[in-house]
Amino acid sequence: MADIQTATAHPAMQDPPVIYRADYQPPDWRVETVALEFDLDLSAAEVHATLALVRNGAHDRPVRLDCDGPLPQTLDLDGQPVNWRSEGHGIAFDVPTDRATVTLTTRIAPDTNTQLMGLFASNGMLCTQCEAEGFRRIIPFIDRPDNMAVYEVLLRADKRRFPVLLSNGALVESGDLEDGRHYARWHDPHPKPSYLFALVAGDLMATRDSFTTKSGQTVDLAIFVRAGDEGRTAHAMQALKASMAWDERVYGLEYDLPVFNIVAVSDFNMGAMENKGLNIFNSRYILADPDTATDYDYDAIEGVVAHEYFHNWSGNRVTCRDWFQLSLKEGFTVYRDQCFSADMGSEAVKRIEDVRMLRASQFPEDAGPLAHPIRPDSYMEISNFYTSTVYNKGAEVIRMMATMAGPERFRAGCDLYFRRHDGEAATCEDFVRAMEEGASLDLTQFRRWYEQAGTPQVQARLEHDAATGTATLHLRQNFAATPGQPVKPLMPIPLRTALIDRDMKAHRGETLVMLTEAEQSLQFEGYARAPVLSINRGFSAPVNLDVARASGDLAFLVRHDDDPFARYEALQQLVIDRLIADIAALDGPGGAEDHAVSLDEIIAVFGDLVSDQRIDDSMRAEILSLPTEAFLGEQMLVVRPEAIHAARRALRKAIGLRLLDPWRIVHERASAVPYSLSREARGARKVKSLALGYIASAEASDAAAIAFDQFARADNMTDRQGALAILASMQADERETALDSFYNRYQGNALVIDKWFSLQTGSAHPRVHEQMLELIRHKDFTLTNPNRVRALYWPFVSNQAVFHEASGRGYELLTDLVLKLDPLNPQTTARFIAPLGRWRRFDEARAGMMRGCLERILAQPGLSKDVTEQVVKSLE
Ligand code: 0A1
Ligand code: ZN
Repeated sequence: MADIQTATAHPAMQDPPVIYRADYQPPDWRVETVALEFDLDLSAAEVHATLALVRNGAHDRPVRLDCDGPLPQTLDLDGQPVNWRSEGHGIAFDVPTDRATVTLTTRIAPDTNTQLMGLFASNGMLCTQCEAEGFRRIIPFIDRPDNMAVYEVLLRADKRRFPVLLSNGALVESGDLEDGRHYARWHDPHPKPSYLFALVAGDLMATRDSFTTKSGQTVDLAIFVRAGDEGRTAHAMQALKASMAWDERVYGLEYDLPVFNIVAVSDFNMGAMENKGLNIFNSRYILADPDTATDYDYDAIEGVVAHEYFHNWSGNRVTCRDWFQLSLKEGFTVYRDQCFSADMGSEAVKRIEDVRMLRASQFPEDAGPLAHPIRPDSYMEISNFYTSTVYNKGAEVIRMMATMAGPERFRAGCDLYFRRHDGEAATCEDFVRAMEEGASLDLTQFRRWYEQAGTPQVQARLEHDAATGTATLHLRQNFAATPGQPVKPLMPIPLRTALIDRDMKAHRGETLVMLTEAEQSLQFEGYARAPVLSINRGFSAPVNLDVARASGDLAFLVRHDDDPFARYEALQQLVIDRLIADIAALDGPGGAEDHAVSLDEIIAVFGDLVSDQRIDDSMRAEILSLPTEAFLGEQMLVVRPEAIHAARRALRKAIGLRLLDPWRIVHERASAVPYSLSREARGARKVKSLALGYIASAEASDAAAIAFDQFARADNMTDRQGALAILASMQADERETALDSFYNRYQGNALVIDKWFSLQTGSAHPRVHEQMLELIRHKDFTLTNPNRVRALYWPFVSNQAVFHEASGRGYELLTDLVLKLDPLNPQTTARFIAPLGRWRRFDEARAGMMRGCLERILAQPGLSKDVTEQVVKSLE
């Protein structure tokens, strides 16, 4: 067993203790059935629980119940009061028999629950969030995912204020009580861990539909929202039905209850929650109509609805043995929702978006102080491990297995996994073993993807021997150390590869190259002329690739590669090389040699793509977007925010100016396409705002007028927000007029007002900091709503040039937020530590200020363990 008091541990890390994966033990006791009775009100809820306990194995250890909130007011064992004792973060008592019935009562104050974990109030309704350890805030319980029980839930509340009473499973009975109260009894026949328990009580409106499963079962579907929002649920409902059909078609998985309910709440820490039969959603992932939601929002809703639905199998039917296995359900489910969204729209665009996300959040995480394997070895607060690594890198790991196996064998591996572990709490190892057997793969070395943190570095070089017609691909892998993992064993890296003939502009077929050694060379015969290397096509492995390739070859790939991702990647690389060279040149002549492609060539490639008929508008917009400043920073040893900002801005201006006419043509062409949700119309909207952005970057004299015109005439949020985002960065009268009109139009619509905050703090306007200070004091800003906090602060901290302004005032602003928010909502606060934790990547002055802020946070008395863990790790 690992020692928690290691020499390096910060004193703050010793209590509460670090939990280690290696210490896993099955529970001493299990709960077979749970009967819960709730008397609900906003300020006080009374809970009465009956638990059927069973001793697990031969031992004489006491029953220990986790508890983080109300202690039991009464606790009886087989009808007799028990003398329980407090023990750590729980209570314990002795039970002489192997089976026993425990009854207990607790009392909760939901409207004071600002952490939004357990039972809480949101906008006059009541709801729960139990993943990962929220159930213990409702009653003391064996609150771990390998303790699976059958739940029966009786809810009682005032009928007028809480006409809707929901829990997991199916409604058994309901009726009226005295004094204007009513009740509803729910039963869920599927044994489940406590993190999947849920209840909702409120005055909600339902949108209803139904789905017939492939075996002919009718499922009643409902989406519950606050009155007034029911006109915005159609897209979510559509996504739900499409997900149900897709999981049957692609995985053979059918829904298993007669009802599937979704509830939207406005105060929620995360995106959504997959409670059995009763998904609870952050309202931003349910509510949409053309006037209030962008195409991006529509896609996000479709993806999250699918994600939660797919959890019914990958997460609920087969759940996790312990929280170290989180990626078992999350990585797999993200992979499943990515494939679903690809099938619903454009596979190429979806892949680019997912890789962009991965590089924007997971790669930096993996290169910093909070790096951890997709299956972590230890944690202090599990909420801190709902990370991009566990989710998105976890999905990449599943994707690599799918690539290596091919679709049929991958499906056979999944079938075996679900068949073998249905109804169980499983491990990542169980999944890998099922995949090995079902898909006939040897995953011995591949298991390292679960063990090692960090992004592998792969170097590739293609050598050509004209005399023999041989092309030799030289590959090499290495891996930087990450916290706690100084030495990295070799990884198996699947690289989809093609050699493209320069004359034919085509290849002879793709090869899956498995890089398993430190260095490897592969020969390809029959190439009289050197072909062009296209490698890691479709981003088949989540690695950083360094390919020795002439810039002319990159331009060739942009024009001729048949893999859309590879085309995108080649242009990104061209642009990155150009910008890095421009940044070096800002220091004056005599810097590094400039091998990057010329600006003229970049403009020529962009010029071709602006009107290339072979790509659709959605892909066009994707490919012609410049890498973000943050991503450029990631490519540099020491991030230089001002230089990156200046170089990128200059390149945008050049692309805007020199292609001004084509951009105007695109903007006009796209503006003529009427609103619809068709792929063409959506693509047109995407390319329209991209073109507008370049027109604005060109500083064309009519740019503000065109943007304002797009804003004012928009009949949908995509165009309106697209124009406003551009205006928000401009110093023009139209900016204030548009922002005010947007605010006035949508006052009272929280999700749109969130956009209004974000557009300002994420802008390139020179006074963002001052605007930020005003917005913090705005009457609509509140610390108690996580969406609002994120809407204001997240674009600000992601706005590299602003957040990292040399004075350090951006860091101070974030530190003030952390100190104020932590006492209210530690889980949401802890997510804001990572931006300060990147201090090693910056110059000494900035690094010193960032560290100083982390130390100021750590000095705060009573700091939550969520924030403590992230700060201590960031300082180590
Ligand atoms: N399992 C959910 C994510 C989630 C995790 C923790 C939460 O606590 C506030 C909420 C949701 C998912 O993957 O969608
Ligand atoms: Zn999930």
